[in-house]
Amino acid sequence: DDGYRLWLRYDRIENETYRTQAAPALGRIVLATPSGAESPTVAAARDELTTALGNLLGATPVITLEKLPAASSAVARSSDAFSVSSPSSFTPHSSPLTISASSDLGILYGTFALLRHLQTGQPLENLSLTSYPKIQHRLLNHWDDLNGHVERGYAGSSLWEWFYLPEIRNPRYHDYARACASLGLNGTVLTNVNANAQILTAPYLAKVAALAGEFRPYGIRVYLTARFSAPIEIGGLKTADPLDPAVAAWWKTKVAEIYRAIPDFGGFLVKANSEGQPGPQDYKRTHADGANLLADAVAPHGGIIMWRAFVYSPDNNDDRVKQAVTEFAPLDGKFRDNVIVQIKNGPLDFMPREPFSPLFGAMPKTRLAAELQITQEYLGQSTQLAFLAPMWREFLDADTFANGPGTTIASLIDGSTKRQQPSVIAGVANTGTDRNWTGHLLAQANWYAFGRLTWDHSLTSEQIADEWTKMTFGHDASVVSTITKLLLGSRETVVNYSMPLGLTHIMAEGHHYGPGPWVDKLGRADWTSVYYHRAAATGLGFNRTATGSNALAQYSPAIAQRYGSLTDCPENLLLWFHHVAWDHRLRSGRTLWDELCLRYQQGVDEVRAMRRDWDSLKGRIDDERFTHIQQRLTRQELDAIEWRDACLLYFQTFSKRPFPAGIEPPAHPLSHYISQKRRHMPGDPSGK
Ligand code: BDP
Repeated sequence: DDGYRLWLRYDRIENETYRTQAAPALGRIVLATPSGAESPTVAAARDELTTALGNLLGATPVITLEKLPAASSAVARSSDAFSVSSPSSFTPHSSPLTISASSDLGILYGTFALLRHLQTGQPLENLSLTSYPKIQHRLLNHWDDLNGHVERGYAGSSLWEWFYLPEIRNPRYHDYARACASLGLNGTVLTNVNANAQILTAPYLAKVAALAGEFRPYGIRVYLTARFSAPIEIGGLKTADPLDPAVAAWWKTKVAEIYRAIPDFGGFLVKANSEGQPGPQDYKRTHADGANLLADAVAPHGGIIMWRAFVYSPDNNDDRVKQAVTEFAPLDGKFRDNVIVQIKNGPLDFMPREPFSPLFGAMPKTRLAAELQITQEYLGQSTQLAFLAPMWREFLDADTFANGPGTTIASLIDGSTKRQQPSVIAGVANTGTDRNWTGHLLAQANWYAFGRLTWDHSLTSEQIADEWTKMTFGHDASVVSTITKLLLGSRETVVNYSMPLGLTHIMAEGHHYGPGPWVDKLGRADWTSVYYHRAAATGLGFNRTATGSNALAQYSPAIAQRYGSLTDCPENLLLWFHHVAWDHRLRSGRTLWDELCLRYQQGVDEVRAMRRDWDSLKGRIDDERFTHIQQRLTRQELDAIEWRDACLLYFQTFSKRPFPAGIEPPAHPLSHYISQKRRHMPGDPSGK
């Protein structure tokens, strides 16, 4: 099995009792839609049911369409809501199973929910599933260049074949849309945030329209990244100044052209004045001026602007993690209603562990979106296993105290705290042209987890891991328990062997794979590792309390107080907020140095346990997938050992202390690890 089918495998259900019970329950299905008429979306639902049930049960259902009774309110909550109901027993005369929804798209979502129910082996009698998405716009962000390269992509090239489009449409587009819709995702930004204005020219728009046409039946709307200087680059203007009327007119005309080609175009995602991208500050204007310019252009068509807050200015020498708040908080209340400020989960950059970005609590009058990274740029890319649901849960559940206790990140982005629409959540995609879509087969679980959380951010990591495993690997109890255990512990394992105790940004330069705590001289101080770990004879870590950069002051007082105290700060963020003496005793009673050493060792030990657990599955899953994952775990152990040895030898030059008992001695001197630059990565060798 090459993994192409993702979690939509639909292999025949092995449990015969369940299969025999399921067949009559699913023999007759009614789709109750607002119009009762067939549409491309209803046809997609019907096709999915026919194929899936044919394969899962070996039986073809009789599917009929009905008009939803006007009084039906169960599904009125959101246009995407659905309900699935079935009788308590299945006789030839009992009522059929019904999927109802107030939109055709709701029928499709209900279809996938029903199939998931079946694929995870749940009872079919008395079914009463009702569901609606908590967040309105649920997007993948593809960092795909027009030449096919994917920035921070580790699963092959871009899925979008620009050269062949619009005439030649790869069947993968259809499967991509199905997979996204099965999770409830409803939008895709096709292009890299480091944008190319060419995408906005007529030939490319025709290609984008072809993709939009492929995705439309599955409810996936298309969005693009807008390069701020496009009016100059493709419009022939002398300026892109957002307050210049000619610039505003250019964008209005361009946007009208886009909507003629793609009537349901979603809007733009913009990276401006960040890492060399052009933006409004080039004209001494603000981010709000820039965002509002584009917002006014798309507003008549119902479009939205996602304006990224990933900024750190070349002229600002302040602690990098403070800069987004410094730049954006003063602009609170100045953005149009269809602008959403899109914020990465942490204040730095998708590290294995960060505290939540304080910007989420600092803009009460602005719509805020969360940007997560599904592609594992800093967590072993597509070589290492890191299931990210626990990381995203940690973030969504974080209490900002912005409106008093209980103001979680989830409540701020789903609009329930601020009652503001549109609400948006975005994930940087981990897909590519690799046959299994995500490079590492188990990384499919991250695409799955992200999608499921965008629909329902109250799902637990355990639920998600359990569903995904059953849908992807079947129901053998030892397979399910082993794989879910592997998934659930994996992110913490990566943290342990790479950046434990709140360490951050100490990876190799450029490609970001493997250790590089010694990285010091780069174009900017805040691209180096030494900037972040501050290792010295005095200790380790970045002092962000009042006696240091005072980044803590950007959080609510409740958090600033707790995290500012050396004894109360959560230990998993200790070195993020504090510079800690090597002999300082942690909760374990051990010194910082000993604890640090043992965490690195623990990470290695955990990978070894993962390998043993995986090996126990030999013969219980197909050889192709077994070997694919076995090889990657073998490599992960070597990588974990390299992280441990390189970091401990390097930090030892400052701590000047011996390794405590239980630490395996490194095989090489520090100089060996420093010379292992590994510049030839399959992914992106040219980043920062
Ligand atoms: C960093 C990536 C870089 C992206 C940047 C961004 O290393 O490739 O362009 O984020 O989010 O994580 O804009």
